[in-house]
Amino acid sequence: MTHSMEGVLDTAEKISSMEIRGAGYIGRAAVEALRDFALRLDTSSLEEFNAETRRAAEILLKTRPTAVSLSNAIKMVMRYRGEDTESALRSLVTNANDFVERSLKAVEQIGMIGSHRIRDGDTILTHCNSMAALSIIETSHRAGKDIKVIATESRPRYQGRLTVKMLDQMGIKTELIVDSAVRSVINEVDVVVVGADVITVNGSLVNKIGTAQIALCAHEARTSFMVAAETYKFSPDTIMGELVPIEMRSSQEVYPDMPEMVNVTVRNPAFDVTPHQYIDIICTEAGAIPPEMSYVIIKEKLGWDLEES
Ligand code: RUB
Repeated sequence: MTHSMEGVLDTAEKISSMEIRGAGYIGRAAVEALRDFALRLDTSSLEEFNAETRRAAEILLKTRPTAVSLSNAIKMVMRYRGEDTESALRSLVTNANDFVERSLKAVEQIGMIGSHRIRDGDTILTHCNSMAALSIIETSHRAGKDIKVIATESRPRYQGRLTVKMLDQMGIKTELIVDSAVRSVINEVDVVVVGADVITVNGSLVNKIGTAQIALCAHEARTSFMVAAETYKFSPDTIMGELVPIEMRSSQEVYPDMPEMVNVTVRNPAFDVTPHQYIDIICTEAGAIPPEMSYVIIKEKLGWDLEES
């Protein structure tokens, strides 16, 4: 091939290895890599331009299977139109820049909308490391509410350590707990706030492994469970009845120096499914919705139609 895929392959590797992680970051990084690749393409053939950008898009799409932000973001960019390479490139770059801009703005809007549900004196429990969830927490803190956060470690990759570092920098009182301590602290928690990798058409949530257990625990304790999700985290494919693929990661992440054993294997699913019955509200940039309204978001905000699926 004449064109260098170096930048695309580099970003793809960073997403696979989780150097770039979190559904929002993944979507933006993929879109930027695709845009930069298109900008470097040196061709006057529209056919070649289309084929090359499609090839790059496919490489990026294969990096992590669960986060729908990746495929939604790439689909939005690949909806470019043009009669020649110049206009096609212009359209692709505009789509990419629009996505990044709207995605960053969405995180801010979710923070503002979600913060209305946080009261002065609340204790919030969060899991993993979600920019959208943290935006709600930070906006509440900035509004002068006296809040405390309990953050889980989020084994095996310990994204909770990133979360507590960020909360510390925001000046928010935070307590770190092991994942299995959730039941022990849930009665002190007023609201659980988590991010999303996918929201399905029936309003169920796919997020970091352990989220479903926390939701079950919150449900039993009558503690509110709030999800922070940009509209591009909603999955159009689920309207077609498709199930969300759950990424299985290496056993090394769970047990790095595992001694040799004959009868033991390690299972390491990266995400789990929280049924919509356990979710009180989903905060999107288009408003705070009950999970049952997810279909409307997919239809109206993602411009989904049958032909595209
Ligand atoms: C990250 C994770 C986050 C969501 C939302 O998983 O489950 O809760 O991606 O994050 P991983 P954000 O670390 O495996 O990517 O709100 O930042 O998009």
